[in-house]
Amino acid sequence: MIVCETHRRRESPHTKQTNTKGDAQSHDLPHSTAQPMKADHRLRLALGILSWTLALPFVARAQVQAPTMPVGSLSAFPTIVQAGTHPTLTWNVTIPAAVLDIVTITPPGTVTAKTPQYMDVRILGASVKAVTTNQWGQITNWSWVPTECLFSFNGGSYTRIFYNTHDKVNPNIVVATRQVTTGNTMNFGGRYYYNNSWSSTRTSTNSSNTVVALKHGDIPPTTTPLYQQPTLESFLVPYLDNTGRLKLGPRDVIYLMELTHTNTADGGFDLQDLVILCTFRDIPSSGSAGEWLNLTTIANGGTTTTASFSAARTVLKAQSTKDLSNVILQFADGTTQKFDGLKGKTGNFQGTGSNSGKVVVGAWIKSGNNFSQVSGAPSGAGTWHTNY
Ligand SMILES: [Ca+2]
Repeated sequence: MIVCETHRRRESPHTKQTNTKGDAQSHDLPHSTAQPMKADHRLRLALGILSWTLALPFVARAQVQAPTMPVGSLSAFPTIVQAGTHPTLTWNVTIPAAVLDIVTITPPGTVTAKTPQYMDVRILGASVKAVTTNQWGQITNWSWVPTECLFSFNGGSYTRIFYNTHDKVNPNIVVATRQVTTGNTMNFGGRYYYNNSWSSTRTSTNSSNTVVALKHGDIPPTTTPLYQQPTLESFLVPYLDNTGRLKLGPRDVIYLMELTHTNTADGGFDLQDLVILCTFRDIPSSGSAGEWLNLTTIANGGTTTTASFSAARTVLKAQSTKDLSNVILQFADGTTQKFDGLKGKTGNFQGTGSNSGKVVVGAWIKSGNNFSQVSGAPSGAGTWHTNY
């Protein structure tokens, strides 16, 4: 958070930094913008019911694609037995890996892969604000400040994977995906842009206190417990339990960044100016159904279109009951690319040129008389299919 007094605004880009409770109260986001954890699933054996085949439910949390609880099947034979006899039970249950089985976290925030896998990156919050106060310290105006998330893969340079204000954050969208192999390292950084200048860049390799990578059960290292901070943002609330520990999926790593303060004893040092969730998932075996994500089939305007996306999230597989007219890919960085003059009812599409390798967060598939069912679509767009 930045607090700047109106009469000082021209003097310094960073001005005075303080905390006020009124600030936190006036900017809380609705709780619905973050996804609460489902920590209370239980394996339930339903014996004595009509069906003896039981598929243990896949967890339904938006941010996590990999199983966060045991999954598998249980069957019994015979399905009807006489009193005094017993069926034979057969089960095949997979226990999910814990995050430290698949990555190493080297403080403050370098993650190293221990196995080949995919990593999905989501932005949960980018809550740097500019707050204007009057001479009595009362808030007279405030606004979100654009914040940038930087990513360094395997020792490479830091490149942008997100740049926007908090109100534009969609925590479901994957802003970056990488296929990693054993030994690859991941680091993240952040900074904000205010009064025509950038704040200093803080990264998980050059800042001992301001960028940290944490896992389920860890306690965020703030002097005042984060869950008791007056400035605690609502988007983080579902990720903290009532003892101040992080509630994450078993294959999640969360990055908490402090971008506005450096003194850990300052109340404004709350490690939530930029919050990133990394989720690891297995690489699907070649030819398996898991190679294509987020399959959707939508009937719209007399045409039914089907979409799914490659495991790397870069390729759309499109299909329609009529010939394809155009396909528009929506990339994670907000840009789009349109493919015109199509032939046939099927096709695979991915970014080309400057869009090569970009993560696709969704696509419009135009075919027959279909139309976009979401607002803000480019002209001529067909049915929208999401990839998250
Ligand atoms: Ca802060």
